[in-house]
Amino acid sequence: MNFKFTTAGESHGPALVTIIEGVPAGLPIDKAAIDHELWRRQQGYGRGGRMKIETDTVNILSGVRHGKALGSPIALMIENRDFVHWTEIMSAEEIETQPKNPRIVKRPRPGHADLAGGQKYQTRDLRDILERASARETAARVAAGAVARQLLAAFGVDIKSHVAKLGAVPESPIDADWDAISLIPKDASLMCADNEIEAAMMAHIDDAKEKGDTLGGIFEVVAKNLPVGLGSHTSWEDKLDGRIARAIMSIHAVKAVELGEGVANARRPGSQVHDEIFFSSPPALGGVAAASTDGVVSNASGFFRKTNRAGGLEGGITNGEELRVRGYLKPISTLRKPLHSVDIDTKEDSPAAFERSDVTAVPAAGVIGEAMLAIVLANSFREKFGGDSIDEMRQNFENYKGLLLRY
Ligand code: EPS
Repeated sequence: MNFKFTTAGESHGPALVTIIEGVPAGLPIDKAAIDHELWRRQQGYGRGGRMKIETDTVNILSGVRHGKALGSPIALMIENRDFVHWTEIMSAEEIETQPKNPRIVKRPRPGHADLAGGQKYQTRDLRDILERASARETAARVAAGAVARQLLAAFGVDIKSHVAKLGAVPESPIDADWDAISLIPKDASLMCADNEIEAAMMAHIDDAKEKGDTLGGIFEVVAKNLPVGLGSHTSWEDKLDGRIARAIMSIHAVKAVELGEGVANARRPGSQVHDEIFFSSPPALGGVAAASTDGVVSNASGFFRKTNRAGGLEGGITNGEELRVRGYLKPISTLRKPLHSVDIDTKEDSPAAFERSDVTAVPAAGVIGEAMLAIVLANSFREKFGGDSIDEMRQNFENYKGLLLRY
C-alpha cells in the first residue's frame, strides 16, 4: 500500500479538503498536532491580510476512530473563513444576477498561472484559474503532511526546516545544523537560525513592502534518523532524489531544488565532494558510538560519514545521514505595484490585477516543504515496510534493522 493524498478546494471556496490513503491501522492520529502544523504555515513576517482572516484547523471526516487510524481513507477538511465574503462569487450553483462586484479578473499577473491557465482552459474570467492556482491549496498539503509526519515519528524520524535566504539576505545561503534549527523558537518571525541575519531579512521585507514589491528566497528542509535504504537505484521513478525534487518543485513559487550541497558540488573536484566511508563497530554489537554527522541509524549499522555533502542520498537511496533539501522560491507574483500586463478582452495595455498579497512567504514554504518531504518519505516507508497495521509495519522495520546490523 502506498501513502498517497489528493487535495481539492478553491482559495475562496467553502473549504479545502484532502483525502489520504495508505495510513496503517492503529497509528495514533493527533488532531492538535495537525492543527499545529497548519498554524505554523500561517506564520511569518511579510504575510498579507488573508492570514488575519483565517485560523486554519482541521475537521477529521473519516478514517480515524477514537484517536487511531482505521486503515481506511482519511478525509480532512479545512474551512475557508473568508468564504462568507465570497458566497455568491464562488457559488457552486448558477446565479440569477451578477453580484454588485463580481470580481472578474481580466488582467493576468506575470508569473502566475492566470494567462497560460486562461488560454488552456478557455475561460475569460481568470478567477477560474487563480482560485485553484493560489498557494492557499498548500494548507491541505500541510494537513496531509502532518499525518505523514505522525507515521514517520513512529519510526523515530523527525523533520524540520529553516529559512536559509530571503531575497538578497544574506549574500549566500546560511548553513544551519540540526541543533541550530531546533533552537529556532516556534513563533520566530522568519524561521532563520541567525538572529542578526533575521533582522536584516525583516528590514529587507519592510523595504520591499514600501516599494510595493515582493521577495523570494531559499528554505532548507532536514529529515533526521532515516534508515538506510529508502528509495532505489533500480528504476528512474523509484529514485528517491527524483521523487523529492518533484514534490518540492510542486510547491507554489519554487523554481529550483537542491539536494545536499548539489549546487556547490558542481564546481568542486570529486575529492572534495564525496563523503568518505568509515566503520566502527555499532553500540548494539558492543562497539562505541562513532562521531557521525548525525547518524543514529547509520551508526547503528556501523557505517558512517564525517561529511554529508550528498545530503543523505546516494544513487537515489537514503544512506542514513541527514536528508537535506532546499527549495528556491521566486518572489510572489502578485505585486502591489503591478507589472505590465494586457487586458485579455480589450487587448489594451493595463497593469496586472491586484487585490491583496503577501510580500513574501518563504517561512510558510519551509513548512510546506516539510510536509511534502514527509509525504514522500512516508510513502517510501510504506513501500519498504508494508503491513496493514502499525504493529505489522513496526515488526518489518525491526527485522530490517537486524539485517542492517549483520551486514
Ligand atoms: C494564501 C492565501 C491567499 C494568498 C496567498 C496564499 O489568499 P488571498 O488570495 O485571499 O489573499 O494570501 O496566495 C498567493 C500568494 C497566491 O499567489 O495565490 C495562503 O493561505 O497561504
